[in-house]
Amino acid sequence: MSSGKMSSGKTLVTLTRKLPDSVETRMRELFDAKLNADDHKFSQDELKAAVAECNVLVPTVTDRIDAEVIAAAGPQLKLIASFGTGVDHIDLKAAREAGITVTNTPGVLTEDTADVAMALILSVPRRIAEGDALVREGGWTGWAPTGMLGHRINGKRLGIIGMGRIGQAIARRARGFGMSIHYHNRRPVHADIEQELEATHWDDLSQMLSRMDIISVNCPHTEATHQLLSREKLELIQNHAYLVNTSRGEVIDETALAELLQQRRIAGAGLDVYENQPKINPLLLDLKNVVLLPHIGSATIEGRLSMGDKVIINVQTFIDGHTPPDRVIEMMN
Ligand code: 8YV
Repeated sequence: MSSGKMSSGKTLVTLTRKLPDSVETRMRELFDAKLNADDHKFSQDELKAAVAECNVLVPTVTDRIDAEVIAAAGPQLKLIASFGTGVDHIDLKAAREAGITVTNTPGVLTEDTADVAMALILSVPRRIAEGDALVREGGWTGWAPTGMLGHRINGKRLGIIGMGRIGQAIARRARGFGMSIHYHNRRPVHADIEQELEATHWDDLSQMLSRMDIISVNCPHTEATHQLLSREKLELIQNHAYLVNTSRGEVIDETALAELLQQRRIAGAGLDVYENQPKINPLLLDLKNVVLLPHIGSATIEGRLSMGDKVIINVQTFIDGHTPPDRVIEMMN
């Protein structure tokens, strides 16, 4: 079932996390919205209880909507309208088999996430966070010709893994900083985009990895991309190169990355996401050549409001009996 008119009366919509006030207020006007006032993370049991009673669940990346949770859903659950773009926290196959539609919020966090990726691309080679820490700790003794030397951005090769909306938005920014654009994607992007970005497509990820100065991970986390950057692949990266990840931690073997960074076999990394977040490999915490962010890629007020709008539009369209605009189609790979 792709869409379905729900019975009369307000639809019970359960939000698993606190959303911005204006989004929640609008949801209360339109739906029988059940809020999570203290913003605690739902346990698996709480998720099961929620899907047993609500018509629509609005989860976020912090919820694990696995087959067990889907199995606990009552027949009244028709829609999972996720607040976010990535859908790797939802078992799409189980949802499809249970006749539950899934939607997400693509497009509205592209520019914000690209900004954070670009910030990391600049921060790591230019040692921005390290410099800030030095000044605050009182360790700065004054300017020196050889002090805090990093590496130039201009003229470097950027290898983007996953050339979707966010990958392309990063490429546009990086061009402004004088970088040349390379990418690995399931298929080449449209020739017009390739031309605009003067981008080089690499069929073979290994070939690209071994030639880039900075690598940015921007593919979604799917079965096909799980640990795509395995130890073997990470070992292909040049010693002077940097790695940035604003996608999902699970795309990289984090233990291998931490070890290679410690051994300086990769020069540095900028990470916004982690394999077992919010837990972070302790090795990474001690490394100066790493910038660690708390998954803030899309964390702007404007972005969160737009994400909320998208969720509301998806839910309302579905209630009205139409296919919601951001219906997620399960990828068969
Ligand atoms: C969101 C994200 O904040 O949308 C995504 O895929 O990674 C984040 O930027 C998060 O998913 C909200 O659920």
